[in-house]
Amino acid sequence: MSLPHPTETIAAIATAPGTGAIAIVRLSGPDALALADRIFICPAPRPSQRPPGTFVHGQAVAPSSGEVLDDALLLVFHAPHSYTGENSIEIQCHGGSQAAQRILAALFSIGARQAEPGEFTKRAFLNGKIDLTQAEAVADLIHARSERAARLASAQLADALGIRIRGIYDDLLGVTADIEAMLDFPDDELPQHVPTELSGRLEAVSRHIQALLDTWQEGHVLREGARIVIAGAPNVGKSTLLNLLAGRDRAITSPHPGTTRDTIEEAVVLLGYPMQLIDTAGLRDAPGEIEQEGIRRTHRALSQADLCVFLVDASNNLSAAEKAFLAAHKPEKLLVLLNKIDLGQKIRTENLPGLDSMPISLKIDPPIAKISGKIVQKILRTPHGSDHAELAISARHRNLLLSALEDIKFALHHLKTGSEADFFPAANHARAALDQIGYVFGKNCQEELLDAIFSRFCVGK
Ligand SMILES: Nc1nc2c(ncn2[C@@H]2O[C@H](COP(=O)(O)OP(=O)(O)OP(=O)(O)O)[C@@H](O)[C@H]2O)c(=O)[nH]1
Ligand SMILES: [Mg+2]
Repeated sequence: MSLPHPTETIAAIATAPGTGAIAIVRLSGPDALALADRIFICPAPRPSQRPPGTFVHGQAVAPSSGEVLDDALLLVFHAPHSYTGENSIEIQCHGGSQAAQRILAALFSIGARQAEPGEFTKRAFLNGKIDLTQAEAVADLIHARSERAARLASAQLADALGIRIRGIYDDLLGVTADIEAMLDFPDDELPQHVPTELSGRLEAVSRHIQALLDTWQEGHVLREGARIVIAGAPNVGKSTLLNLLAGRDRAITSPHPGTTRDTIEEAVVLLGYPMQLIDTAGLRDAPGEIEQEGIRRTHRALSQADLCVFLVDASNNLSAAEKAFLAAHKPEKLLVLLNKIDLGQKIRTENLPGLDSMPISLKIDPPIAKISGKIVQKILRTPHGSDHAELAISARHRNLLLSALEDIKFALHHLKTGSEADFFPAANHARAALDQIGYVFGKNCQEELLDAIFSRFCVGK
């Protein structure tokens, strides 16, 4: 790792602001133990002389005046056996904003500096305690919006993704080294089978990369959530569906067409996947100005949606406008619900070839579990939705893997062309792919990249 090792001692409040039972002040760096001695009074031995992994009860005091700031517990960690890999101290004091703030100010007054967002975790990475995929998992876990998202983050924190990526890196490193070794062979002495064998190994690497890329959609939905727009003509049951999926009476429903005139958003978790549901104004040639604006908003929401759930009143025939809507949207982004079949069914699944559709009644026995399952399936673009999200890459990983795959493609092309002159560009492309894979787990990363990643964190983590 070419990045400099931290020399400053950093401090921050690690607990969320607001009223609570306990607040935690964290301190990490070369002077952590010495600074603790100056602001913490406890029965001998002093904090710096205490064994690692222990805690002691005492008082946090202002170093200048000796004023007692709070009764507190102090935990001692010695490098490298701490979160950051450095000497670290945690002080558990009373909650609320004052006690922790005063202890923090005391630490600043004797040389500690305010930690930046994610700086403790960044140090853990710089000290080799975790790789970059694990550091990212810490942020994912903190931001997880569903249990499934948290499980994915935990698995990544336990190195599930890191192990796979490093495996790919090692395989690619081996092939790259062997391609580079070919450069030293005179053309006529190189055994014929060597480039073929190397191509085979590169193809295997690209299959492994592709398998990881296939997990992106799931990772994207779990991390960012999906946007589901509920659209359709007025009065088809859009708001009724929103309320059923949300499990509460979020939107007004009524028999009068044009009830919903603005977009209404609701965050829900469907089968473990966080989603933003957006109920919209019914699409029609609207009479009023307000409704027209509502319909403009419907179109805007549709343009940003991952999926459109399009409701129709199946007890009537499709209108020309509905037909036009269905023709204008991509089938993979459409789920058509044939609603109100309790009133009769004139539109059937067979009438909508090439589209995913489902006959339902939201009034009598609405099949909410089935609708949720279908939405998740469409969003994940898998036939059944996967049961275990043990591993799913993020957008950052995806961009790097795509670019690695591109370089491997070029390397393969040059290898297969087969003349000695082509081995050099083949080696270069393989090296470039190797760099991209390395960036995924943080090998040779630039400072700016790390800053971008760790700025997503909270202060104190
Ligand atoms: N019979 C029957 N009525 C339904 C069904 N689903 C919804 N409704 C009724 O249809 C009416 C319209 O429902 P809403 O959910 O307000 O429809 P909407 O699409 O949001 O309507 P707008 O906001 O006006 O665009 C309400 O009276 C619902 O109770 C169904 O499956 N069968
Ligand atoms: Mg409505």
